[in-house]
Amino acid sequence: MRPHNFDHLAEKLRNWGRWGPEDQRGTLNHIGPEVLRDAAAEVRSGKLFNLGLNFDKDGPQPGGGRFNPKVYVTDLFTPLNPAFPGVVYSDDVVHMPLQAATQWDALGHVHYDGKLYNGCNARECLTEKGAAKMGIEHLATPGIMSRGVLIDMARFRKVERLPSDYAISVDDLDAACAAQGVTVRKGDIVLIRTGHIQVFTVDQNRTGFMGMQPGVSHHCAEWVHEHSLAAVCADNMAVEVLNAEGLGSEVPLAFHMLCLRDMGCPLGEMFNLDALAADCALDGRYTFMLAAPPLAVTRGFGSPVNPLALK
Ligand code: UVW
Repeated sequence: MRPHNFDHLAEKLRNWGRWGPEDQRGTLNHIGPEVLRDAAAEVRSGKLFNLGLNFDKDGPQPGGGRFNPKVYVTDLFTPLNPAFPGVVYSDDVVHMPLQAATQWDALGHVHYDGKLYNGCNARECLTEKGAAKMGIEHLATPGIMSRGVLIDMARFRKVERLPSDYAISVDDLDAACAAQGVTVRKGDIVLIRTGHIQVFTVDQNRTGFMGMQPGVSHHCAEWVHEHSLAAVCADNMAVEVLNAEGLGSEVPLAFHMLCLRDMGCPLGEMFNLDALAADCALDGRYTFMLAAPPLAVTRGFGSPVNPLALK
């Protein structure tokens, strides 16, 4: 039985119909030309940060349904033309889950009560062939770019990593923004740093990285809604706090459900924010231009991404 207060919150945050009955881009609609011009105006030092993990066999997956990318070389030193044997090419193939490492969740990635974002009937929209509606390709055109705002919760709490049971609250988000001197605004993409990615990048503990983890509490969905954010990303696996049972609250993946299904707000996971955060702490600027285009995988439930922050 789902708690009544979850249903009440979900109803309050629901954006269904807000951008028309056919909309499949959700809160990315908050990003218009003005937001993009303001995003470009954030570029000052010219410093570029890659926020993606590498895609290879040494990735963060401990095994199971989601595995690390397997790359096969299919051509090596293959001549382009037998008349020119010294002029060659090399090709390869990758076999990987779209959720293997740094990724976007499509709006169709999770749902409850048989309905996806915008009231789409899950039985009609989701099939073995993928997402006939709410697939990642709808987030890929024209792409995901906006002003990025880093909220460095770990540094704000003066720790390398938040404790694994730490549920970031709305008050935490407001206090960290105030301490950093930033005000989030319509169309922003907020990147939340918990430090948890170091369980993989430093400790090489893949099971620990995928297990219990700090992240936002599902109440933060209301904050996302109130500030008209376009998307939310984090350096953990799930954006939201996960306890040992993989639950963010009494409702499994409650923040996912409220964001993807009710609000239509895409989530970005496993963003490596450490280098960017160090630079933000140095110059005191926590805003930048963020380019994080998903691959237009037709009917995909997600996409790998190599996000770039330009300061
Ligand atoms: C699930 O674990 C279902 O989702 P995600 O990878 O988006 O956290």
